[in-house]
Amino acid sequence: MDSIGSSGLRQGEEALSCSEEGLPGPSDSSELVQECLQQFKVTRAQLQQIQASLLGSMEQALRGQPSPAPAVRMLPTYVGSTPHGTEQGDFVVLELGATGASLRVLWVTLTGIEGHRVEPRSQKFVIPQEVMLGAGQQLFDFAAHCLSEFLDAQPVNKQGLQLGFSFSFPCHQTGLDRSTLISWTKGFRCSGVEGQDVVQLLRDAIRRQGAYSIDVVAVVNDTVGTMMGCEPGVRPCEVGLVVDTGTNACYMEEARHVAVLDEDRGRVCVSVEWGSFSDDGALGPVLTTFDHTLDHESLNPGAQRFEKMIGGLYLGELVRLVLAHLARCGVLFGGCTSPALLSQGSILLEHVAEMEDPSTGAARVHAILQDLGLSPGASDVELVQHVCAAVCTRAAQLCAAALAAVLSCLQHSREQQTLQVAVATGGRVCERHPRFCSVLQGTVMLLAPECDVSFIPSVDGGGRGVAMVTAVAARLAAHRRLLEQTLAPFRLNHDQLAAVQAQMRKAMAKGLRGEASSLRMLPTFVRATPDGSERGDFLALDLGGTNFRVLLVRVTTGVQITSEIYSIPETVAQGSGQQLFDHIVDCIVDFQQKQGLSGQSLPLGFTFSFPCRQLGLDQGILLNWTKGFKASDCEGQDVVSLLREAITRRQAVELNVVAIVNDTVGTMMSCGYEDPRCEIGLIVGTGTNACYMEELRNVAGVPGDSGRMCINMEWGAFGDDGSLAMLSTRFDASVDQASINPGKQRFEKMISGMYLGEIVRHILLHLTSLGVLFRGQQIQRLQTRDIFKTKFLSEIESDSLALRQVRAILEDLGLPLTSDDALMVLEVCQAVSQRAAQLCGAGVAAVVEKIRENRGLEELAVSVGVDGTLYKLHPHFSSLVAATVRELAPRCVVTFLQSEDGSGKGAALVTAVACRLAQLTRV
Ligand code: 0WK
Ligand code: BGC
Ligand code: BGC
Repeated sequence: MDSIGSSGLRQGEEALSCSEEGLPGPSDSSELVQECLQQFKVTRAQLQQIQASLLGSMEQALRGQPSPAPAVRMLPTYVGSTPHGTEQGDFVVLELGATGASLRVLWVTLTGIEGHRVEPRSQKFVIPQEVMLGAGQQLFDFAAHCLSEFLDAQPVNKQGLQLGFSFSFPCHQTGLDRSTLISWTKGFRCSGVEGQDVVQLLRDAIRRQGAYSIDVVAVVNDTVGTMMGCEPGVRPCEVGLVVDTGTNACYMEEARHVAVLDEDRGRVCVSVEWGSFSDDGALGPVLTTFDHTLDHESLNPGAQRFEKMIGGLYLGELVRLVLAHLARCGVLFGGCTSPALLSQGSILLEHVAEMEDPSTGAARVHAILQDLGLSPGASDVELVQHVCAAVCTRAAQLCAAALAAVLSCLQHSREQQTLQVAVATGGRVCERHPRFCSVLQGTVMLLAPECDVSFIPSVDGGGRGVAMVTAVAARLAAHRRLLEQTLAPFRLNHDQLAAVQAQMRKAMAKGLRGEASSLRMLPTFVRATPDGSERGDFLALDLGGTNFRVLLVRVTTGVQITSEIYSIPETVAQGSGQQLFDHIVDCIVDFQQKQGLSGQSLPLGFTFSFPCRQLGLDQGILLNWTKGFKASDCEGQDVVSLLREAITRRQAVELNVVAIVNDTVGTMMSCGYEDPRCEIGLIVGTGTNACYMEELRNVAGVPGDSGRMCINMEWGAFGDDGSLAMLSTRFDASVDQASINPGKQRFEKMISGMYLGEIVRHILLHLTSLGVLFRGQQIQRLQTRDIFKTKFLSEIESDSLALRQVRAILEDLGLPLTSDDALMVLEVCQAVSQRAAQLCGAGVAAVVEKIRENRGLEELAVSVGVDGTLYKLHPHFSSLVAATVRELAPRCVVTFLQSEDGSGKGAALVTAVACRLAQLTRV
């Protein structure tokens, strides 16, 4: 028996008690009866006011307006679409709370074939009162026990069962399988559950039970199960209505209208939780003394006032209170009452439904009242039926006003003049009460005439609907597992990063000793960082990054820079060397003309961001191209000579090429000009690399043991000897194989801007082939190389970007995606960029530790000059690099200085130092 209050005496145990004073006269009694039944009459105006007030509260709650606290909760349910009908599989469904003091377990088979239904198998279990009011753990253990009892009887495999949990109480959902109970309603009041994740409580209980391994993949409100279970007819059901012990509705709202969700497309199912609607202005006038009495004696006084006027748990009690009142007034049962009539909960929903039955009602009234220890007269029977009708009609009308509010809300959010919608209805009041649905439908048509509503009774109380949601959740969970499996190799732990650091240290030592190593550790002939005494005007070239720049650098007490960006077309970067250097000289000449420098032969510093074995400050043999460059006849050549030959080919141009520097060196020098502790240069842009000031004694092949020299590590090639194979993924291999230098620059291809977008693209293709993304449809655009620019990672991962903006970026790319897809693409980008930043951090940690040990210091404070689009523009890259360095080199205090003027300034400063030193040797 569903209890509404703390006491629940059984009926007919003690004798009748009849009122002593005389019975009222016939006119008084009918007046008394009218006055009593009149209370349950609700006018159209009152219904419209309730509809309007509820609509106001709904829209206020959707906007997330905190105060005044909205009367209804409007809880998003993470169900984003009505069933596709493709859902398939076997699912266990546990229903708790929909039908009061009972729970139901179902075995539902979804065939995924339209119209082909397999009848679910189910079993109902009565929940003992003490369990409904006891400790939460007891309730969930009871549920787990019922589950295994049910499964014991089913010829099913005991492993890998997937369960959908229909939990019919107000909950804050944070995922399809995460839901926190806000407050109990109806006859439940278990301790230790409110504020808890009910899915976790069920999982713990199932684990304690230990009989089955069941994966709870989804939790849904019973209204959602009802809506999702509705047979797809002319139009899918987009509203779910339940009137059972309690009442509530859900509907498909435009996601952009639900403020708490960061969504702007698609729809999401919202559970209205209208049971808590209590707007004194609208409800006050229709609340009767009986409603107040019922609420006062209920388990949750003051709460769920609207539900207590509609829900099946309360209808019987309202009838009982009215009958007891009329009996005490002497207009019913001859003024006699019985202990059973006076005991709370003695008249149930079933009784009311039976007593109202147009054909058998009168006989049932007799039987039921006799069971309550009363001996009704004929007029009593009729009056009792009037009371039932009054209570239930009001309930149906109020429910209709609420439903009309939901329909109006739908109409508003769809900006439609007229609305065609199907409403799935469920619950014993709807199913069993003879007139409830007809009054409901009639009143809805009255209150929402512009809505063409079809009512679809739920066939199995929502069990199938819960299984549908579970199927979707299972699919999403499976997708999430596949996503995690795919991204797991990108999640590097401390030991793996420390191993990279150690590997790099080994390779650095070998490279410095001139032994075979993937780190060439190239001497740059830069022996000191600027000391501020440099002076003069210098030309600088900056080739190898995103842009080719020609700069005029004026060094006085400060540095003034004038520069021009020129493009290097792919045809030139991958054409002949002569063509490339002629193009460079063309740009210089153009720059000189624009700056009025024509004919002047300023000392020139050449930032050439490719691996060069330098034989001197102005001699650099290109070892191999990287980063999309492949100009012929350059590798193995001294690029300064190639430049000078191009200058010569272009008569009438005089240029004094003084120095060739790597962009890492230029960046170190440029930042060193401001901060003398800057002894490391780091580039994370199109490519990646680092240089640092090494003790000359450690540099084989360069004479001298004292002092330092800047070493260009060319760490982009780290791992080309296979030492990074343990970290390389299939996606890295795909990117490498498709590159113009397969097998080369493996470290760079895991870190730098030229490749991260491609790694992401390959992962997205893989996830699409697994059916995880884009519903498994291979998207033509995604097959296109370099279509997913690395700058998208920086944009997509920006914290200020809502998921909807992520989706907008991807849609501009021609990727039709759902919000789940957008979320997954975001996670792929995060995993790829995080690995890149951590690997870069491990590299820097190796360098700073090398310097610290070189100098035998306990602690080292050093600065790193950094440049490169990826490092500068990515929202988290720099902080992840710094965090990894702190973790792997805790004895080094490392300051990262973002270079403002690029390495062109550094090249000019190197040139200035060279000129100053040359000056000194000349005097
Ligand atoms: C700007 C420097 C240039 C370097 C570039 C790297 O001035 O020398 O090559 O940064 O970043 P990217 O342009 O490749 O993103
Ligand atoms: C609960 C709702 C539920 C409704 C119908 C109400 O008491 O708060 O979550 O949908 O009953 O079962
Ligand atoms: C080149 C380095 C350069 C780095 C950053 C790499 O591809 O080999 O010389 O420093 O890119 O631009």
